[in-house]
Amino acid sequence: MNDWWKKAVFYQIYPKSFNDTNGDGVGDINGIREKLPYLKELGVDALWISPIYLSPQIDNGYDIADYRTIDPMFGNNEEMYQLIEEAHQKKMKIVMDFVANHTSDQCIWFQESRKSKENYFSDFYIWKDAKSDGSEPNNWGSSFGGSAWTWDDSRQQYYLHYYAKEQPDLNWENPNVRSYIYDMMRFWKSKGVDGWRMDVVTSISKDLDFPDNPRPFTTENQQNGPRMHEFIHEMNQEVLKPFSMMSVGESPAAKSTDGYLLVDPQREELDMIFTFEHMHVDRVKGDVNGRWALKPMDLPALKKILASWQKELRGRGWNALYFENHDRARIISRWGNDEEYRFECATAFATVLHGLQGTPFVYQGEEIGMTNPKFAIDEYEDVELRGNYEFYVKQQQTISEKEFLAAVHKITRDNARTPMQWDDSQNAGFSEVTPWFKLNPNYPTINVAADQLSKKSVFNYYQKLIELRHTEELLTEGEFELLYEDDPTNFIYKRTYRDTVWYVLANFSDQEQIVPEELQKLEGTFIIKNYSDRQTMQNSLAPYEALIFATKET
Ligand code: TEU
Ligand code: CA
Repeated sequence: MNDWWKKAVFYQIYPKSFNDTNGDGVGDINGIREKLPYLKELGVDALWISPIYLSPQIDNGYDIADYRTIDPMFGNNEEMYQLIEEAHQKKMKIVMDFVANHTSDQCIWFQESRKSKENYFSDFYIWKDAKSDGSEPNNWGSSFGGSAWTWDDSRQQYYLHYYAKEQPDLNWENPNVRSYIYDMMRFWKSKGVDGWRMDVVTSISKDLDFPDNPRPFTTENQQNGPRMHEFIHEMNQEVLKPFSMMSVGESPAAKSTDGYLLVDPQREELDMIFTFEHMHVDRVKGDVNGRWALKPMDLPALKKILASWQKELRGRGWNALYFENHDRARIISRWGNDEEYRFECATAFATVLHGLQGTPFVYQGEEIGMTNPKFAIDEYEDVELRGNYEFYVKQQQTISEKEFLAAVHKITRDNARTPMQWDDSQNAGFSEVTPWFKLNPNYPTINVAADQLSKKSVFNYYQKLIELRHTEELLTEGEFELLYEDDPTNFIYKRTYRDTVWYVLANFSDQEQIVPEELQKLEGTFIIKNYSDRQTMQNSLAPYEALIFATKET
């Protein structure tokens, strides 16, 4: 097997917000093509492109109406094939988004399915009769607020949707559904696509007993269903393995102790998974307000979770490493300092992530230290935010508007979806017209052009880290050991390969912190550092200071 992705750094593009070339305010495929040289300069090896298929855009393309057609909003199929070819010429791989837990309700399969109980597509989705009192088949919730069931008048049944009601869940029990999906994957393979990021792939198998959840409208019982491994293995045998396509599956419920079941090469399921555990260290668990119940982030918890994944997958799987994506806020705004120490903080997070064993994923704008905007509630676009606002603030009234907005400013998905900030011209160089979603008003100072001219360039720092991933065997192969795990501010670990030891140190506070005494005595060289004037290990760590120091094993 060709494990090219182990030495690779991926870059995620959220096409709507990346680069608009035809002046309609929406990013497009030609906009990605135009920026290939930029991405090449950054040094990334593969691009994961969020969905660009035909879609009514209820969930920004995660609601697909036709898997084989590019949405005219983004361009056309020819342009996509061209993009794949041009990326390949530049030695970059293309990974598409595979959204096959659900489709759009506009997908022809669903349009047919809802017509009757006895047609070819009837069982493509999950339909159930109402309870005798007319209510939903069970109390499951949708991630976007309210019930996971919606009544369909024409069919006189409820259908299941883990997300918006316009995103009906597919019925993977039906072999025809699976073979349609595999065919679609082969179609894109024939166009040159190198792999897949798999949207909530761990939700494809449903618990067919449909047991009620302990609390209504929650989303337990929606992950890791009874046939999940079987379906994923089948997909591996049908498509991934024979066509050597890379796969990284989204796995919200995986724990470090069971994650290997999806990525152990011998099991022939997936290459990597995106896990969520480390992203929940600022969440109050089990709270009535779900993801909106926040607490200050717990650094020791973050370190221990990342460390346990390093340990558990070592030798039997491979980690996907990330802090940001289109569902996550800007990390420096969420867990750090996006003002006084914006450069230091952005590079500190980058250092600890890229120093780990696994494959790093950089999300557009992360490489220039973009930040969360603080919009008013009605300025956001996201269906998740709107649905949850309706549910928690308006209906349940378990959280006040003020508290909800404070959480939104920290974690809502739209934080990462503001248009890419290319320069300080009108509309940030993203578009000639007003973009589909508000720009972060800080674009005149935070943008690619300004960053590249700055002495403190986040981009240049990423460039160096990415180069290290390519050249240093230690980063791919070296053993990992977490040090000082309960230290509340410093994230310090060690990577060892043959006789070389690298110490990765980062201070996640805006105060000076002591470098532990035994590390002060080390002799060696700096591999990378975000305070250029640092010369020895003897100083304390400045606010958000990060560095990698290489020594020989003694
Ligand atoms: O996200 C799946 C997922 O688990 C989300 O519910 C996530 O926990 C939440 O959005 C965090 O706030 C995937 C896609 O990445 C997301 O963009 C889609 O909306 C969702 O699936 C449905 O396709
Ligand atoms: Ca456009």
